[in-house]
Amino acid sequence: MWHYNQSAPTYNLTQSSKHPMDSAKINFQRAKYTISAPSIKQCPEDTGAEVAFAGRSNAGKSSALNTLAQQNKLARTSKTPGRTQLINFFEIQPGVRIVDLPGYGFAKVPERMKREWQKNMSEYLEKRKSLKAIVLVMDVRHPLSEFDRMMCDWALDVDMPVHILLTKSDKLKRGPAQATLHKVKKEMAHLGDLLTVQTFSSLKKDGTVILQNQLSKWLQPPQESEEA
Ligand SMILES: Nc1nc2c(ncn2[C@@H]2O[C@H](COP(=O)(O)OP(=O)(O)OP(=O)(O)O)[C@@H](O)[C@H]2O)c(=O)[nH]1
Ligand SMILES: [Mg+2]
Repeated sequence: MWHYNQSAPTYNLTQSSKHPMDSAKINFQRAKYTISAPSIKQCPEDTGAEVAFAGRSNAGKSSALNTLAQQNKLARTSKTPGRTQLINFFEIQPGVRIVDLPGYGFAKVPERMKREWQKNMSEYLEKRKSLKAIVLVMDVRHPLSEFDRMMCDWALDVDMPVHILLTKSDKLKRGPAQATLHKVKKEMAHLGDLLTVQTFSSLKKDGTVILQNQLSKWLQPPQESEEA
């Protein structure tokens, strides 16, 4: 659902194709870092639309976000799991945001801190009205962890679309990567229309257009009319 007030933002959309059935595409290159919020209280105003990147620590969320935006240093990436510890917001255009969430399953922090993150993450996922969909990032070599499955169960429960990004596909040959894609689709088939799945590589930039198109569908405000 869209929550627009009087000062509804204007949208800069670039037409991806002349075909009338193709949706306009959002220009993710315009993404700018806005704020890192420790909890829901510090998040930007809850209006417009946003899509959040979730997934296990070190799966490649921040890298995928940088690839999406075609910017190397937008979101901070690291070899050390647990790099992203806050809810990081990136604005693409007024009222349209992408969000880099802290990874789950990071073991090397005190239990009290872990509980605090979990509380903040759950609060964000449950209360954020402008959250339209989740990009669930998984290392293609280690898909569907217990946490990944929990996220999918939650998404089904609350009717939230999920786009599974099987990243680091450059680490596998095409055959095994495709086999994982089919396996994940099959195992998560109960999500029905809420689910989309793709392979992706931040290193090779493979799958960038598919990701951009999927996010554009969710982040665009509804079009008033289709005429040119
Ligand atoms: N080969 C390869 N390496 C990748 C890819 N994506 C990410 N990496 C590497 O994986 C490591 C973790 O990437 P990040 O993007 O920081 O992972 P993250 O999910 O944001 O991690 P947290 O912030 O700790 O939750 C880094 O060393 C990246 O360079 C990819 O597509 N291919
Ligand atoms: Mg990160």
